[in-house]
Amino acid sequence: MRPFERRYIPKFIQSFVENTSVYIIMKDISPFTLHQLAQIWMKYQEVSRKFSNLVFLDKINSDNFNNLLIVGDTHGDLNSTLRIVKPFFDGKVDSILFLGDYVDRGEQSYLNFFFLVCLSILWPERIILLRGNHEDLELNLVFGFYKELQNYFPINREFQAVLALVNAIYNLMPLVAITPKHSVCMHAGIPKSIPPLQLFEQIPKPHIGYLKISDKKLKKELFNAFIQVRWNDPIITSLKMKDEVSYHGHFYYTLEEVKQFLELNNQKRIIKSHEDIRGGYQEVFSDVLYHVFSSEPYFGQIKKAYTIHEEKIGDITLRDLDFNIELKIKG
Ligand SMILES: [Mn+2]
Repeated sequence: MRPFERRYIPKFIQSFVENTSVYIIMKDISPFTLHQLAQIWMKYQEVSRKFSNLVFLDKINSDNFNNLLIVGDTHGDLNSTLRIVKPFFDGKVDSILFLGDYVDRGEQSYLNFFFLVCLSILWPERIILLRGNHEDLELNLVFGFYKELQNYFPINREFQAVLALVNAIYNLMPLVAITPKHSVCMHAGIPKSIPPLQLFEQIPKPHIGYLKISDKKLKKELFNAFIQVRWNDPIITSLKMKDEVSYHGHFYYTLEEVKQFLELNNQKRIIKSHEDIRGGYQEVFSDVLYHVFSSEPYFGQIKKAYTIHEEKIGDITLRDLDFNIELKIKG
């Protein structure tokens, strides 16, 4: 793969890579040119060819993911993101997996999104970005990213070009990642059908390719998995709730169903983000389902935000955004 030429990397990212002080780079933040965005898109296409929608991290690289930071929603908050990636530049973690929702709600979706996409291009075997439910133009129209892009690109022709490019990147982001410690990481959770992991591998890339599948049953199954892995929420109940529709029209899953999914796929736990959990972290189902949220501002409030640190040996740890240990999680 040809190296990503320096002139295509926006100045604020270059400054950050050279000196990871959040406060120093703020003066250098400038929008990307259309030409830079086109180069980023071309390079992202090249990088994303390396993996399907189901990423076994240790197959990408057998060493890098043994010291891994797992990050929940950052929702347009570049400040949270810059703090989160600092331990990577300081050599304290070797890799980072982001669980989606880079845009909307926060005020810097545009910079947050392309900053992360650039990092995943610069370090394709260390920085992986999954697709969340907000990596979707229809949601962006309502929750802020669309409007922000319009401000950056007031000329309609350019705005349409950037929208197409953003959408094309969304369509190549993988959906599920498996860590060396057998954590299944995804944005929201398990689809109602409780599928084998291989089903995610069958979802086309770019995702829009599902439209071309002629087998109607398979097409529906793959589409449902594509939507629900980014939308479904866990529910704490002893009842079977899998047919219960949640408030946004998707499904809830129970402890029983999580156990069934993990057993079927021979994995140990699920790590997910998506919901606005007060306090930024919750062990939803003891030992098997962990929720992490990584953006401090949310709906106009500042709240605690966390990341999860997995190392090959020892317990998994919950970290705050400055990489301080908050809690040991049995690993
Ligand atoms: Mn979400």
